[in-house]
Amino acid sequence: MKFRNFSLGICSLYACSMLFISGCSQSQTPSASTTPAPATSESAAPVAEAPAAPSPDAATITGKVSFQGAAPSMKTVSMSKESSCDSAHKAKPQHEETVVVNPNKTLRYVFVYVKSGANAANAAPPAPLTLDQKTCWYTPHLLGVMVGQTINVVNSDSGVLHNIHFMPKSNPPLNFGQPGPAPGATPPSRSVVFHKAEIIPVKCDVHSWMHAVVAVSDNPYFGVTDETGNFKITGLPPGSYTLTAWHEKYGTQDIQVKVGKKEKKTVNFTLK
Ligand SMILES: [Cu+2]
Repeated sequence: MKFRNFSLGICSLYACSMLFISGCSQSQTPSASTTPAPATSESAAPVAEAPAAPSPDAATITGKVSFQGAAPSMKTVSMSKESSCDSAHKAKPQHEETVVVNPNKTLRYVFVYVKSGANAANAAPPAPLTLDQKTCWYTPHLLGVMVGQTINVVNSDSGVLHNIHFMPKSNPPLNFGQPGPAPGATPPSRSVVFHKAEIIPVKCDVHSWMHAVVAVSDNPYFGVTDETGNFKITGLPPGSYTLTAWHEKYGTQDIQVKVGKKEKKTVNFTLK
């Protein structure tokens, strides 16, 4: 399957999510939860119950995602409707991050994950991650998380109301307003958990320029490419896997990988 762009991809996300889900346990409850969370979601956490020690034989996969073609120029984002954010970006205008081609012709914000072959039951519980709303921008643009892993949604913008709107296909929709902190106060944080693996577009209903992606995996073996196009997946038990790179505009690429005990393997992708 190949998504040519995200708008096409959204209608194909269900199919994509089904690929993700194929490895999920049937016992997983299809609910997203927030904190304070309803009791049903508290009891539904399917993964983070039985932490397994990382295997001493675990392998590591590192690599990069190269980009082939002409890099599109990303629009400068106008935040004139929100004066504090607008002035925060005056010195260094914010560009859209749908496509970020790095100086070394690699792609940033590619989600690289084990699509098949992983045993999710052996997964260790990952620590919480943060999706921050800061100067009217999501940081990070693409957040990779595991099923059952807590995402702390933070509003760091003093005096600014954000409305974070997750748009999943397999998980229940989730959408809430989050006022910013008083000047000098601790930014508010609300925890969110997704129980089905899928790629979830995120937007702010107040600021139309705010977009992010939360990629939910049913195993802990994933990474997101950085400003040099590199990713790293650690703790992988020896075995054979389908490794997939997903980008919101340039689609997916699958590579079959076999890793042995303690092997350090390099796997490189090219998207175009
Ligand atoms: Cu907002």
